[in-house]
Amino acid sequence: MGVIFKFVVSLIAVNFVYCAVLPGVDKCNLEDSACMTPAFQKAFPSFMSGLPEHGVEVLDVMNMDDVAFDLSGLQFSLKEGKLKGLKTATVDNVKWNLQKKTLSVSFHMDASIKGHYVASGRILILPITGDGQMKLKMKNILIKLLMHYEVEKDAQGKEYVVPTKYSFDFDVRDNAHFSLTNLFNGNKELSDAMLLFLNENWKQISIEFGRPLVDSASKKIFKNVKTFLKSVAIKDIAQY
Ligand code: UQ8
Repeated sequence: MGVIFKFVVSLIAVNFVYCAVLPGVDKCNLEDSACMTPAFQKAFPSFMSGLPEHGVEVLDVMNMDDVAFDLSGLQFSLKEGKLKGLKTATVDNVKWNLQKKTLSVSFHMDASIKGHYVASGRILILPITGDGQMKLKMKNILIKLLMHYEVEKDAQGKEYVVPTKYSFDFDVRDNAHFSLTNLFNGNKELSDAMLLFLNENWKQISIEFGRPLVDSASKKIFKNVKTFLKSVAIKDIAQY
């Protein structure tokens, strides 16, 4: 009898502190960073793999929206982009501020982007033309995200987080490596020289031209975070 009673009590306790929405993920006090950081870490892979029951698309591998920009003399576009790596991210810190209604999350990961690129103009100092496949491999990208939100109640009085806007910083820390087909209409000497140049100057290139790619990916994630938080009340994912 005693054993069964203990079992039932522990079942109730487990149900209380674990999150049914994201199995195995602790329900933390929102401002408890020491609890939230590992909770986000646990949730990240399943979130990024997609949660169809909450309207969250598959984000790793992500089918990116088309990217096109004209920056510092470079005209560049990427179609059928695929971003890989988000589900392997390491969550470094999660900080919820109830007063300011902000959530900051920093995380890092290796990632890759593949797709069809078209480039013309000038990159840093060199003229470029190309139209082919791009493979970009990045090591240790650090992302610092700041999200603002409001809290809204539904007709039953249940409270939801409604993200309103976000901003981010990113830093490709350890390396970026380009492979590009069909540079300079396939001229091997010019292509090899350009690839060498890109791969030697990866840091400056990531600073100068990286943001539109990160913007595109972050928009898709943000859209899905909003959908997710519309589908689950705060008290279903945290102690609130
Ligand atoms: C010629 C030639 C080729 C020229 C090249 C030119 C060129 C293009 C150069 C670029 C070179 C280069 C090196 C570029 C770098 C590009 C990079 C760095 C790409 C990386 C892309 C990337 C990873 C983007 C992500 C960006 C980002 C800011 C993401 C954050 C988005 C948001 C809004 C996150 C919200 C946090 C989140 C996931 C919440 C969901 C959530 C979870 C998971 C949860 O567990 C939980 O409960 C515990 C919640 O509830 C409260 C949640 O909300």
